[in-house]
Amino acid sequence: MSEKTISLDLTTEKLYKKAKEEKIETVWDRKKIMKAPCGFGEKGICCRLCSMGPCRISPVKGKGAQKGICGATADVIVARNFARMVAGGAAAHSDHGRDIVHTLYMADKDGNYKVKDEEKLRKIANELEIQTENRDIYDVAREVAEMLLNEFGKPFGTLEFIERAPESRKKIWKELNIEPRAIDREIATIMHSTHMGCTGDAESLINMSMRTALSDGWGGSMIGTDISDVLFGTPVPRETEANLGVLKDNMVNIVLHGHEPTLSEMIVLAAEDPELVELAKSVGAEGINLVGMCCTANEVTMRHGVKIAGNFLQQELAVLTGAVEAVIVDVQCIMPSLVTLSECFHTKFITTSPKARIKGATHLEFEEENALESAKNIVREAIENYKNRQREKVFIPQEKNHATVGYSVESIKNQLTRVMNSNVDNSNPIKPLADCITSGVLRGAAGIVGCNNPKVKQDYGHIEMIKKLIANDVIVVTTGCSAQAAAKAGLMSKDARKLAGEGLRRVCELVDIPPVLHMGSCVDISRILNLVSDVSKYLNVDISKLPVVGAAPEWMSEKAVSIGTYVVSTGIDTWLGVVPPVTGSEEVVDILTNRMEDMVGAKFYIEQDPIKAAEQMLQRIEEKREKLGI
Ligand code: NFS
Ligand code: SF4
Repeated sequence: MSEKTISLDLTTEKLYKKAKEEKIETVWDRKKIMKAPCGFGEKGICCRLCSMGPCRISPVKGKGAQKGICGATADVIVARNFARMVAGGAAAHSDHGRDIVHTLYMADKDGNYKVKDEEKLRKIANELEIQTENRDIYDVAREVAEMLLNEFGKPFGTLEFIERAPESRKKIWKELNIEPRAIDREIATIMHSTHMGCTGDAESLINMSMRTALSDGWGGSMIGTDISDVLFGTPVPRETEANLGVLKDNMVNIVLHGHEPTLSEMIVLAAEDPELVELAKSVGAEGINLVGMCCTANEVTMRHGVKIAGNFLQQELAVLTGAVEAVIVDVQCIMPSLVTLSECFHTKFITTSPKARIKGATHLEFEEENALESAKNIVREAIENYKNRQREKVFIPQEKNHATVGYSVESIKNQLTRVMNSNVDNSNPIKPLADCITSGVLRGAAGIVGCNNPKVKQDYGHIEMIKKLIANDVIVVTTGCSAQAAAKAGLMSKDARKLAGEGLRRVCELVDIPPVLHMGSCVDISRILNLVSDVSKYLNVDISKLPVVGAAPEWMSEKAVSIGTYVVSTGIDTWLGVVPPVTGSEEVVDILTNRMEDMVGAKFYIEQDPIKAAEQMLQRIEEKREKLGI
């Protein structure tokens, strides 16, 4: 990759140039120093699970070590490593979900955390067979919270929310014995089974990976999304802007980065506090400009329209503008490099979670019991730092784009029924969407999700793929850093319908939506699962038979591996744009890209060229349509 083309995004290019000029190190420089990735690691054939090793298997068949010291084959080692990635990802998402439920448990009508969407809470309570009539909503909240906390470690049964899946799906999971039991249990089972001297069979390990991944998608993540909606409101469409151009020269710029809305919601409130706004003015700023980064950005833009500063590969660049008073983080996807980078500027890098302390950062622990006060203290730190901004170092690129965001399943259904009310039978809000697909006005739907990765030109994978799909009448739903790429590129603006094929354009005009829908953060991929399940149930066709595809064109995290695995296990073919570390095992590659189809009706495709991948996706969509006779 030439230095000139690290990104599709002009702001990234400009700030990368600034970094070079000022000799400030970024992720792309460290990648260069790293040279080619370790060949063993890249193929997944190194094992350090016990101290007889570490062992590494020769990538050449018949030459050199073909087994680990214990006798583990490349197949076993690769599958164990893959399973552990899934476990890591599921743990991160699900622990986030657990924290949200703890917050629901302590919610109180006089406290900082309240129940904002009572209707959704009641709906969940009914689903869990919890009495709601004539009860205080906070009593219901506590009982729901207790029951959901139990989902993490209950000794018997399977997860409650898998009941939301269509019957045909549940049957497949049951037959394969991959119905997730308790969330922590699935993660622990992988850690146990991948311990030295346990499972020595690749297929069993992938099987376990599917069960654990399902406990993330249909468990921890789904719980995280639903309870975040209960506490902070179910998103509705709203307007926002995206890219580093949202930073303001004359305001206290605060970048909120990380994942859990428990922190960010309070920071949003704190930043609106009149006393703090006054304080900002007293230090010479015009006010407080709160912007988001990574999934935290998605959470607060979906619910408040807070502007999106950027996605994963722009976290360092935000600091490089020299205009950021504080980067406030909680957990996940936070580069430790922000410590040294912040030292080059006046920026305060503030960690808030005991789960993600970073040496050299300012640690101001966020106390949920005293949430708003705690958030105000953190914001105050940022305001007081405004006077230290070194004007001569400031460079804010002006690029930004308009985006309409906030497409929860509820708001999609509302929008459909509201707009189509007059000309269709609206007894089922899914009907208009299903009709568009069966009639062929929309050829299908694609979920494009996941990260940035410096192995890929930033956003190129997302944008090229999305453009190709919408031009061919495939509606795109997105989350995570992919959603932010789309927002920055203007694809979430209603104007972007001009890039869509004729059918999709008509739908966008009629329903008044952009061709690419922002469905939230990565845990909100659970929204996509719910939406696809609704369509499957309505059409009485299993998910695997629907013209629906998924992709993570620039994935990098373990969370993405878990997501990919649960999406495939849910019956949706998934394209990966970055090769996962499994190529050292023919068997594991065969399971993931071939045999999984016989098991769960879908499989992984690995294709680094996003346009080729999109072509394959379109082809697959047409094949499915043909089989369905639509
Ligand atoms: Ni998802 Fe969120 Fe982005 Fe990737 Fe990281 S922010 S949870 S993991 S990098 S999409
Ligand atoms: Fe080597 Fe086996 Fe130990 Fe892994 S578990 S380090 S392959 S001896």
